[in-house]
Amino acid sequence: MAFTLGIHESVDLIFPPTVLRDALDPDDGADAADSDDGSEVRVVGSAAELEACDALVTFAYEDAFLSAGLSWIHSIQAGVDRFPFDELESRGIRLTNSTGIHGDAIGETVLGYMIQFARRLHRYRDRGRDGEWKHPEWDEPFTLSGESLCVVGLGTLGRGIAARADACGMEVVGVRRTPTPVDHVREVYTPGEIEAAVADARFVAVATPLTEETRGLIGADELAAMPESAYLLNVSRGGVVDETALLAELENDRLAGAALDVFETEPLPRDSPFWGFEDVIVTPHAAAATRDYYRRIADIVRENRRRAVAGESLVNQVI
Ligand code: NDP
Ligand code: 7N6
Repeated sequence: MAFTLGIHESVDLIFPPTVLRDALDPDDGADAADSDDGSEVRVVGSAAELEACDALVTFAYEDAFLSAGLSWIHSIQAGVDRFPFDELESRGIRLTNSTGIHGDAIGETVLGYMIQFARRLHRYRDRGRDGEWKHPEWDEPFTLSGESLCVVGLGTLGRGIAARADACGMEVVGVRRTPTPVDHVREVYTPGEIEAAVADARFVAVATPLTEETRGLIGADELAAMPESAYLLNVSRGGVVDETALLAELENDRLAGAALDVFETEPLPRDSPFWGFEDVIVTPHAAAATRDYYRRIADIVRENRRRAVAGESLVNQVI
């Protein structure tokens, strides 16, 4: 069966669309046997180009996707909070996401945040810009070994973080909906127990999806339950952490600092107060970025294209 897969131009924010197109080209490699049936992969943008596709791989969501006659949309992100689930469902459009591919990259980024704060590397980098040679206070630097981490959300991201923290000798606890054991995590709490879970934490890493249940999950009460020596690390979505409450904690020195990859408004506005703290690290929603990103997307999409053509159920299906 001829199958036209569109790659939406919006993926360009993460990798060039043509790189993914070439990786998925049915005339190449594993799919070569299907290449004489007219199947194709195209980079698309306009409404007319969308309408010529059976399925679409995309970063952005646009309302035009709903009326284009697509049977399946793949999000190159794990987070699909921007997609209108009800409208997709009512039109019979299946939605798949990219969970399962980010554990290594996010695990390394979060480990990097923790090492920067513990070893004060961010401070030396900042001061070095002015040629300032200055030792830290004697009691500022610490090592990760023996420190505690609470990981809120123990899926692909959370497990990638927990494994690396455990390897550094940290005490790891975590929070998920299902309180069954997770490798590298000493104790698993439920969402109703977050305040107890963070009470002894030096670091709290937030790694849940943004849903109706998780919006504001880390609010004033949860932040107040953290020790004053704690750092908040958010790699989930801006809406999971109450930004107003977090700012108040930072301004009042009720937290040691934060590393933030995601925000309610992205790009983070130039006048955001989050830019101004010495112990806040801002990364531009790039904690998962790697030059191999497109390969992992291609693996999921290739398998689902095969399934779609064969009339089978899709992997990573959300709707
Ligand atoms: P997974 O589905 O693998 O894991 C989600 C985890 O969150 C699960 O452990 C789940 O619990 C837990 N969870 C869900 N709801 C709650 C809740 N109410 N309270 C506590 N825990 C909850 O997703 P991923 O790890 O792949 O991705 C998670 C999110 O991270 C994405 O949806 C996306 O928004 C964001 N993300 C950000 C990236 C970045 O670049 N910064 C990169 C990739 C993802 P249970 O195990 O019980 O189901
Ligand atoms: C790509 C970010 C996700 O939800 O936001 C992330 O998967 C992807 C660098």
